[in-house]
Amino acid sequence: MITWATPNVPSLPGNGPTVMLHDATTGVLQPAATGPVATLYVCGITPYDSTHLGHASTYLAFDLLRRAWLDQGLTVRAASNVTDVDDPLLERADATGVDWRELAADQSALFAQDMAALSVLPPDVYVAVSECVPRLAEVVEQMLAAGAAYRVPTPEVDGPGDVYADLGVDPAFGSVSGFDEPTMLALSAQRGGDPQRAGKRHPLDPLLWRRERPGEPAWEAGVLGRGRPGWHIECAVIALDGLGLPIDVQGGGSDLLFPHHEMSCSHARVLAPGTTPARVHTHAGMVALDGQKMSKSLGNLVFVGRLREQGADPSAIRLAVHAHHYRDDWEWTQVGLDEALLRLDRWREAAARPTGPSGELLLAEVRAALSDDLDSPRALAAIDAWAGTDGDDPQAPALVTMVAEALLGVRW
Ligand code: 5CA
Ligand code: ZN
Repeated sequence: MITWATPNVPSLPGNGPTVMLHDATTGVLQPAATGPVATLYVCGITPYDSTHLGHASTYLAFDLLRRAWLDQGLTVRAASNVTDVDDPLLERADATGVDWRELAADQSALFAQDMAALSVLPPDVYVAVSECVPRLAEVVEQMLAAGAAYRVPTPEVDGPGDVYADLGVDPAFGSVSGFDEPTMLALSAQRGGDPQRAGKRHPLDPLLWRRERPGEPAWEAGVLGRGRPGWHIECAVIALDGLGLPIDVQGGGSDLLFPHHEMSCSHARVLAPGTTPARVHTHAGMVALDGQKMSKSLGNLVFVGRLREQGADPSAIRLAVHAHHYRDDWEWTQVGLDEALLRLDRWREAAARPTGPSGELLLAEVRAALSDDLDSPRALAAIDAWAGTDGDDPQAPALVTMVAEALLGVRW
């Protein structure tokens, strides 16, 4: 996939401390990376509608992590997928009479423009499902041969049936979320699973390969029969091939913890036995509008592109998002954006002064806040305090602009 331009990330004096992140599996702070190379997999979009503030907030959260890692002096490798072959996209294409490829290409291009405008660092590995179906089919075949997957008859289609993963072969299944079975069953039904599907060994077993149905895209796939891959396997394989396992951090919004990350980790454990696929799992909270999670299916959306057309400064959009801790659920409001703009104006005025309070101290405070589970509200409060106080450090205004650009993606 084509990504977008890399924003300027000024390099700051010295290095930041080790970034600690809240791990959803253990419930405690863990070092986000342990080696000189840090790897991050962030689940990408399903491109059937423009980027809304919920998506943006999730990608901005992991952008903070990448910036803090770079500041720590690490080499960062980041990967993302694009789910351009999946039911909601195909349904939207059908409903609007647009070819699914065209819909996916248009929306992916808009997403790239929004990410570039928000100064989000582009992934190093960026793969759409439509670009790797033969590889996904190969893996599904491998899982079938190893007895980690099985066929479920599809009376409406000739030839072999659909293929499901047998979660019974993975003793560690459930360890990512720690949820009990009733919770898993409820979430599976809500979030793309098919616990009611007849013929499965266990209601939670996820789809790996779906045989072609009339009107659906399909690829030739040898013994699997023409069809398309299920959802979770794409992220397991793109992370495995693109970054190698274990990755340091698996990220996405909190709606992906179960079933998506539980399932993709289970697939990765089957494909790379003996590994823990991700050292740390961390999730961004959900952004709501009018009291409900902003979601394409509900249609209660504020689009990044629309805000930009209306003249919103992308740096103010970033500050409206970073005013909330990334793991919290929060509500998008126009008031929040207005406040972010006022904050940005105060920062810009303060940075235009000939002198200010110590820039070195401010840098240390911002670094300390971000390394503590990406505490952006604390980082913003530190810059507010700097901007609201007089000082005699002539280097400070220039350093503070670099700090905000390097660590928070704010442009001046
Ligand atoms: N393609 C899959 C992941 S493999 C997917 O979930 N796509 S998505 O387009 O539905 O969502 C893209 C990212 O935005 C996911 O990480 C998801 O958790 C996050 N997201 C979706 N809605 C919200 C929201 N309201 N608030 C915060 N993050 C959200
Ligand atoms: Zn994913």
